[in-house]
Amino acid sequence: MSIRGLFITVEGGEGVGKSTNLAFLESFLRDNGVDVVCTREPGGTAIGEDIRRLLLQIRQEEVCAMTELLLIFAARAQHIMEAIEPALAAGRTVLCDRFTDATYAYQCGGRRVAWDNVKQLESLVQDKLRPDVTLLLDAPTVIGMSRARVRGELDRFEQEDLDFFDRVRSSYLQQAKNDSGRYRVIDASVSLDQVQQQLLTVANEVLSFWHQRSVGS
Ligand code: Z5A
Repeated sequence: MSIRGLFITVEGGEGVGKSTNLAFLESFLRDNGVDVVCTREPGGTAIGEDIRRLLLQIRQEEVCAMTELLLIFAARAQHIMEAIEPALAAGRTVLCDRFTDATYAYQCGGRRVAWDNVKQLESLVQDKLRPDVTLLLDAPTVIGMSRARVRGELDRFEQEDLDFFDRVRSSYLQQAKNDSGRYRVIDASVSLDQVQQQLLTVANEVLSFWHQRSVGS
C-alpha cells in the first residue's frame, strides 16, 4: 500500500499570484522527486469546469448566495471523488488552487453566508478531508485587483467592489490566525522574486514533511 500523498492548497484574493506561484511550486517539488498533481477550484473535473463556467458567467438575474454556495460544493464533491481522493490514495501530492477556505472567505466573508452553513456542507461533502498545508498569498486588495484587472473583461466575482474583497482578505487572515499550524502566510505584495524566495522556505518545509511521512510509514 502506498503512503497517502500530501494535500496542499494555495489561497488568496484575486490577482495575488496564485496561478503563477502554484506553477513555481509544482516545478520545485517535481525537481525534487515529488509526484505532483495540480488542480483547481471551482473546476478540476469536466463537471467541475462546467459548474465553474456557470459560476463565473455574468448574468441578468441575481444569483442567490445559497445557489452559489451549493454549486461550489457540487463541483467540490465531484472533484474530491474523481480527482483528489484517488491521487492522495495513490501517494501523489495534490496542489490545489483554492479549496474550502475560499468558500469561508468568499461566501462567508464576502457574501455574508452563515459560517455554520459552510461548516455543515464541509462535513457532508468532505467527511474528514482537509488540506495538510495551506499557503495564503496575502496582499492589500488594491494590489491584487490591479494585477488581475490588466486582463480586461471581468467575471461575475471580479465585478465585486473593494469592500467585498477587503472582507475576503480579512476572512483569510482570520482563518490563518485560527489555524496557524496548517497555514503559511506569504507576503505577496512584493516582487515575484521576493515572493518566490518566501515560497522556497515553505517548499523546503513541505519536502521535509514529505520525507518524514515516507520514513515514518
Ligand atoms: N470562488 C469562490 O467564491 N468560492 C470558492 O469556494 C472558490 C472560488 C473555490 C475564480 O477563482 C473565482 O471563484 C474567484 C473566487 C471564486 N474569484 N475571484 N476573484 P480563481 O482562483 O480562478 O480566480 P482569481 O482569484 O480571480 O485568480 P486570478 O485572477 O487568476 O489570480 P491569481 O491566480 O491569484 O494571479 P496570477 O494569474 O498568478 O497573477 C495575476 C497577474 O499578476 C499576472 O499577470 C502575474 O504575472 C502578475 N503577478 C503575480 N505575482 C506578482 C508579483 N509578485 N508582482 C507583480 N506581478 C505579479
